[in-house]
Amino acid sequence: MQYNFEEIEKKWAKKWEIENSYQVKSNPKYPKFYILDMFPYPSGAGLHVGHPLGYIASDIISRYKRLKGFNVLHPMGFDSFGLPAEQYAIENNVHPAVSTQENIENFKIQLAKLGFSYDWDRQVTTSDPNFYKWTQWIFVLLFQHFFNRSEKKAMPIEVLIEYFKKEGNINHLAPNNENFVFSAQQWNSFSDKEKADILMQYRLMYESFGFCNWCEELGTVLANDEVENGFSKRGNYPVVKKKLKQWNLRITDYADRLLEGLQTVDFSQSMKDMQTHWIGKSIGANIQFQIDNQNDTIQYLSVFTTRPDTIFAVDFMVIAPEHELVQSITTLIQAPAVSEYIEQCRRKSDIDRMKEKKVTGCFTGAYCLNPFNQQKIPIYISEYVLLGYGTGAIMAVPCGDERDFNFAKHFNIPITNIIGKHFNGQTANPTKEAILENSDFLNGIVMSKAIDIVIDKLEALKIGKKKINYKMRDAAFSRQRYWGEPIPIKTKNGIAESLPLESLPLELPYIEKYGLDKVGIGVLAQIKDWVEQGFETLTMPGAAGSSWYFLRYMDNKNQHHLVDKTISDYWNQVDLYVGGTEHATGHLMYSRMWTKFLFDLGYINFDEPFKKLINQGMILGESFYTWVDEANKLIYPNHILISGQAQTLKAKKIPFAERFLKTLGKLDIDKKAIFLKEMNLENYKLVGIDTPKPANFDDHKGFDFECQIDKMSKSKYNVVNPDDIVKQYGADTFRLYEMFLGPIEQSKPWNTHSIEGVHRFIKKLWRLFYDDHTHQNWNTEKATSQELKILHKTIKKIEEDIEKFSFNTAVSTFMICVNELFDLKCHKKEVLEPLIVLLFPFAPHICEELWEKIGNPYSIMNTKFPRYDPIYLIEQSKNYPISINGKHRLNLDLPLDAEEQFIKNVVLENEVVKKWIEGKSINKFIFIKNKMINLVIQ
Ligand code: ANZ
Repeated sequence: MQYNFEEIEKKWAKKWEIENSYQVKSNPKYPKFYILDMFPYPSGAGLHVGHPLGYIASDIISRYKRLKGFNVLHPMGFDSFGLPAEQYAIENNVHPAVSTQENIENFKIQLAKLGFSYDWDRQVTTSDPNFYKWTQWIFVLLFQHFFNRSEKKAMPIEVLIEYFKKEGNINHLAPNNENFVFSAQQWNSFSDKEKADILMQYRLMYESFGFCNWCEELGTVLANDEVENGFSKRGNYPVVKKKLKQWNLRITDYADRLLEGLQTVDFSQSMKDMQTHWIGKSIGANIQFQIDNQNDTIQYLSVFTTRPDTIFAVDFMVIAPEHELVQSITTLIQAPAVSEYIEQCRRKSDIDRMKEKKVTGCFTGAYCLNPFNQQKIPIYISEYVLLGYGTGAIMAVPCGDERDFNFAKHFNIPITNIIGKHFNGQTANPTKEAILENSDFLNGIVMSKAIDIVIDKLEALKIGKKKINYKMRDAAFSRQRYWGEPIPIKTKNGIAESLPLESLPLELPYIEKYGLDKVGIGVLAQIKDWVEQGFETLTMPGAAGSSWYFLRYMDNKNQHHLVDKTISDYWNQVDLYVGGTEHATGHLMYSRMWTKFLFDLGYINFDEPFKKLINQGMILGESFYTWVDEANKLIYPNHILISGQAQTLKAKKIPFAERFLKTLGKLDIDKKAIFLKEMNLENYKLVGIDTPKPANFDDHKGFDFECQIDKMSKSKYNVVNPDDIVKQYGADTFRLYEMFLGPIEQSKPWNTHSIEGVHRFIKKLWRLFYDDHTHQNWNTEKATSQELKILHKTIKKIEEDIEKFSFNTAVSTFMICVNELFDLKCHKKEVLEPLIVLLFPFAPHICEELWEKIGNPYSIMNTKFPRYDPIYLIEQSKNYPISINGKHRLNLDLPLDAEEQFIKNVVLENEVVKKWIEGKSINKFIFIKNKMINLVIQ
């Protein structure tokens, strides 16, 4: 009977579906295990072999935990609102509602072929009104709450209003506007609109008008985590700053708790570092420097510094070119140079400005005074100081800060040394350990200690204050796009009001055809009726639904609650979350914050969503590149370029389909022309594949293509479709092979050739049970101790490997085990049956089939994971080294549990030993159990 994977896999997929084998209910009688994959957005391109890597790993854990007696929640759903889904719909000229549905169905068909144990009854789809009703519900709650800084938690905005009525805002300054103070009396006299505007400065979801990352090509603003180097991460389109109305998530209020929470979760150190860095907490002080000017009004320049201890080494000040003081302090003489410099900077993004290595800047002509010794300090403007961080102004300390040092050198500003021999005059030294010199009342004090001394003094003199800054910004939480959750807000007389919770969901109106919004007010603004009702015309970003979806799986049909409390108490945190690292600063931050918020309000009893996180690596594909110019035309239209030459021409690389390249020569002329036209390369000829190399190319090495290992992606024409692999080898081979490729957390190239080896292993396993010709191979004979040893060694190793997510070594262990059993010709049910239970999480179909074939009347899922018994691994004998007078002479296999006298008898009876001791007397017989034997003779 041959291994027919096609038949077996079809049979079990169907059976599991009919029998609802993966359905799970919360049941306090059993311990729970909640394991979750980051849900995909249903892309039109379908799955490639990179996608299932994490899904297979989590499926193995799910099945293993179930065999271990856990009640396992292992759901799957779709992140179906948002940019990618909508971009796909637009590109394919379909309505996103239609393409999303089609893509979801296609995904599910593909996933079903891989034998995942998802409870599909719990599917969530973020674009489904039954789901987004609750996304809107949380949005409303965020709008209705503020973060009480003294209690460090979210509270209803009414609590804040009560404070304002009684004491004004002196104990509750607005997070981004700390200079704005009002009394109770003032509050009570404010108009409704004024009150609403003030409260907006506190709400956890708030409206603002300010500079946003605007991406015209995508027709929307983007959050900071969606932008990289001035381009959108998705699509790589230019992003510019534009002043727009915007909804924002006040995630900065949770910055400290997001940092603290990292101590309680099991994430990789690099993930924790990424998040810590993104939050970017710095402790320092804001210091006011009086501007030295002739007129009567006293002006101050406020700086943020993490090093107030260096105050006596401030040799100049630098303010951002856009700083509000620039105009008023610049002297007449310096004015033309200053405006020219400002113009230069305007064209650069913040990131480009920070990356700039060249020193640039301009003196304003103005000075300010050191608050402690009244020394005059020149004020410059320079691009290396950003308006959006701290106060947009710095006190420059060239002996301690590298950028300040380079600036001082460039502008010939004398450098004050306050750290003695620690400063060598050649480079800045940021030490905190030096003893201060030239520093007035700080002389003789170690820098690290001086920080607080200076802060205390500044506070006493009322010219400075301790200050904590964060690099993280509030997240832009609205988009100008159509395909997102409508924002449940109505504006009446200029005042935004949330919709009543009972009225949700506010359904997305159906628009058959719509254009991208180029102005920044949102696609929904194109619907007259919507606008007339005062509804918000912006929609939520893709990150909204994914910020809380893990809670909905627990109780996805609940009409009255987001999730029933007893149910969320049972399933609790996600025990294991599996997904890519690219979500470090977006999704993972938002979902951690939303969880903390819902915890503050008492809806759930845990404030970190994910107990443990595993980031699977990527499966990489081989992509081929050639070189084109700015207009996407090949530079030498008739030939493929050598990279070296192209680089010097500042060409860019474009990806090519390997498949096409390999088969292009075989394609008929029309198809070839279509392909090349699609690639905008009508004049293109494939050198070396279908044409002989031109003579003038001979002096160039390797001119065909550049081959590069890349992320698998449709845009790089390097995807391998799992459907093809499953068709050829079956899902079980595919699953084992993906795990066999290497450690789960590493990225690794896909290599279809070596899948054969894994397939051979599966067939060999089958042959332990069934012969190709004579049917049954397995028998019910009693296993020998050697066979049981192989089995138990395998049980131990597989259990250890699964527990530490080392799936590749587990697959090797299975291979070794099957080989060893083969060598022993062991076909015994007593050994084979536990073996297939071990393998079941990895290769479920074949194991379920064999389990049935050897006579089990119920599913393998309902059995228990085999128990490792150490007794089988205990060695029965020891190969003792035997020495005579300290010299090693021979080795002997002796029983481990034997008495010394028995050992002595056997050793002295041995022919070799006898020869050595012939005619001599034995002075001593030294026996160290399980180690060695030595005879001392004379
Ligand atoms: C004096 C000083 C002396 C500084 C010294 C550093 C070293 P982090 O840790 O990143 O918060 N800074 C402040 N605001 C800035 C802005 N808007 N643009 C560019 N740089 C800015 O860094 C805080 C330090 O970065 C501050 O401390 C300030 O320089 C600079 F030996 O002040 B320091």
